[in-house]
Amino acid sequence: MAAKSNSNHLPTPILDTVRSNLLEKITNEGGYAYVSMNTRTTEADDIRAAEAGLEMAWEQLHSGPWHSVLPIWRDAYAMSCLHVASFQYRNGDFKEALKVLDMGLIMGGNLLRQDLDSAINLISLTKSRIISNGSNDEYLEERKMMETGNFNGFSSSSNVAEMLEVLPNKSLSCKIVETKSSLSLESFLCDYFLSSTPVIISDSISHWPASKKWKDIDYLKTVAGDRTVPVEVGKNYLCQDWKQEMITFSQFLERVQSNECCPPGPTYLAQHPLFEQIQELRKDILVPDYCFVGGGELRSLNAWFGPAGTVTPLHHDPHHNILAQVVGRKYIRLYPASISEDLYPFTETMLCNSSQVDLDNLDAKEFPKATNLDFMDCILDEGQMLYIPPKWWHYVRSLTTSFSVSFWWSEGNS
Ligand SMILES: O=C(O)CCC(=O)C(=O)O
Repeated sequence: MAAKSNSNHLPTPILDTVRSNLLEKITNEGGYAYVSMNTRTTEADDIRAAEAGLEMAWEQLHSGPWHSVLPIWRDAYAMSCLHVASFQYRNGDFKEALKVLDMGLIMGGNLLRQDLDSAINLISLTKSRIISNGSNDEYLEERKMMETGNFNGFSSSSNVAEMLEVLPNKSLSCKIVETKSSLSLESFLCDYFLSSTPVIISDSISHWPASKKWKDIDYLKTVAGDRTVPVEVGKNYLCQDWKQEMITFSQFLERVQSNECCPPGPTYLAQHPLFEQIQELRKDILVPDYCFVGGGELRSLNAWFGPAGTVTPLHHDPHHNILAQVVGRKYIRLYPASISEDLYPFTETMLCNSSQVDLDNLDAKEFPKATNLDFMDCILDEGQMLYIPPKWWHYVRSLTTSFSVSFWWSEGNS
């Protein structure tokens, strides 16, 4: 049974200010039907009109390739998410409201982000008050399940020899990435950053709340269980049957726990700006000081969370990267930027930072130059961070349930 919320509407201060301007712009783009539904939503307090508006905006987001979607339709979509969520909130349907607000955060424009965030905070707060007052059967039931069920957290124990069997050929036989404990910023700058050399920095995240909290499934379910997240399903993003899905964090955690690795492959919450979306989780991590070396700007923080067996195929990124291993462990192989041609990058623009070489199944006939290349590799253990210089090729395989955070930053101009 759902609980009715006390107040009627979700407050939307930004939307209230920009609404008429937004509708004018949408009209100028020919979105008459959308504007009419939107007006009916607010004037007649009509949930069907709100849902129809949401559907129309959704269609616009899917009318062509993502980069050609007009930004105004992303704002329209976020506006409709706020409208629909407001009705659901009034009806006490908090889960559905959170779902649609998350969709607004993930697919909508930036203009109404603050309203979406505040609405999520308000609903989460209302929900937790109801739970602690014991007046919402549905949430109580779920809570009980978490307390009594099979949610004992992640196991980090593992047999390294067994793990090696699943790694690409020649793993750990070439050059192992150096590990430094308590590396000073100056040494990081002089010995690794300036010379574009990967390094593992140990003992540097034990003070993060995440290093304890994220091992606790109850905690993750409580702070994020009802939130919707995009996940990848399949062997890896280069495979044909790979797909993306939107599921709740609770559903995702269940898949991680059951470790469904059978076809089409594991479910991976990969390269998602989870900490922009779920502020409670953002509080559990700190940006490492190393990311300010070089005087540039932090570009993005991404979550990489999944069961054992996720693979991010060989690719490179344009930024400096610190990959922090908060839970579990991963195997990582690195090739310098200078040997790019020997790794047969895809020629299509979308994939030109990915290699055609499948390290899990290297075809020596097709890719002869890739067979005897020197590389660096390592097993990145819980509590360690790996510095990956810009343009270095990297292949990553999780060896256990694993939750990592990547921090990408650019270099300053001077
Ligand atoms: O952890 C992974 O699976 C991939 C990480 C990665 O590619 C990155 O941080 O750039």
